[in-house]
Amino acid sequence: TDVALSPDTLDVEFRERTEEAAPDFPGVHTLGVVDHGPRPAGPSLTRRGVELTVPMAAAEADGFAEVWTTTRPVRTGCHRGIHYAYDGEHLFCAGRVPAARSYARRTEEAYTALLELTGELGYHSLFRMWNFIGRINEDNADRLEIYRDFCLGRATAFEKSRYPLRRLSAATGIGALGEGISFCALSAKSGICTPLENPRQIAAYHYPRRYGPKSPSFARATHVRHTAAGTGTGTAEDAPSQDAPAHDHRTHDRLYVSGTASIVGHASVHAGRIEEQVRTTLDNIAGVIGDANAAAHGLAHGYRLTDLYRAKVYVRHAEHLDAVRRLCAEAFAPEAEIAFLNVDICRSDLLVEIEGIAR
Ligand code: 3HB
Repeated sequence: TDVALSPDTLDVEFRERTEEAAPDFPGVHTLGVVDHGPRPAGPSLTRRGVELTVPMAAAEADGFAEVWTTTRPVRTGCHRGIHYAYDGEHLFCAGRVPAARSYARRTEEAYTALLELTGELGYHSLFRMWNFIGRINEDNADRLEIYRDFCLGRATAFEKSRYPLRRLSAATGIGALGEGISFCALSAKSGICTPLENPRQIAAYHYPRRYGPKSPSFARATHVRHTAAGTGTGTAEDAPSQDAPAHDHRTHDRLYVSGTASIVGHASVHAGRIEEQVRTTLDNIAGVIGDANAAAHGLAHGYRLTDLYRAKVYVRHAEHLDAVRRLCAEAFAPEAEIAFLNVDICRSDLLVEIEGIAR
């Protein structure tokens, strides 16, 4: 039937880096491309919406492109260095903080610009953020670890924007090759977003002071009931669609799971033991997406590890890649698309981190 063939409003897939993001369906448009390559580039505006190359692949051949598509036509723009693309319901935006002696101030400026943008365009519900941080476990010029330096700037931006901690979205903060910080984010206009915490872990935004001057600003997951089109007060400018039906009430649900690691309470566990870290990470994901936690957050149902249809797995040491691949293959559905990247993790004692999307 038409319904079975009709693609979801917002979708994501992994492609070869060299592949054009040619639409598979007529009426599928590209909102953004996160190109995982050897060197940083962008963000810039192209026919494919916003393109950001994050330095995450040791060689040209190792990378892949994460392509965000929408069934609605896309418009693009730039606000104080934040490049963005929007479809009347979803906003994808990206920015970069170049190499610096310290990052807090520039990170604060960049996140302030991002929050201004979501407010001005009316895409108020941030639901997913990614931060790709060069030299993440090394010190800045003031001997503050660069991850902590980044967290300080980000938290200050949310604080000054009076953003409630309980509305923070799922995120990833992960190591990247080279220097500087690249970031991107997705927000929704009328989709219903529910941030989730994990009963096995203390909220990251309440981590104690010992992990840095400001706690990391993110939730463990965001559940989104995506709507096909903005409802209510849309104008021609913010609903740029000619070929989407005027009253498209389709919805689809997604659960966006943050970068998750071997942390129980607030402490890293199983230092130096890769298999145990992978198992604890998978247990953490199962706990945050499962029925009991979903019900505790007012959702109709939960998910299992086999409901994750896209995942990215970050592995600190290349020699652990085989073991991690094997454990992930056992845990996830055979048809899940899983990308593996050899990069550093936000705490020096963590060996692996996993993020994903469940449906
Ligand atoms: C973050 O600081 O945004 C973050 C870091 C992680 C995992 C998830 C989010 O290691």
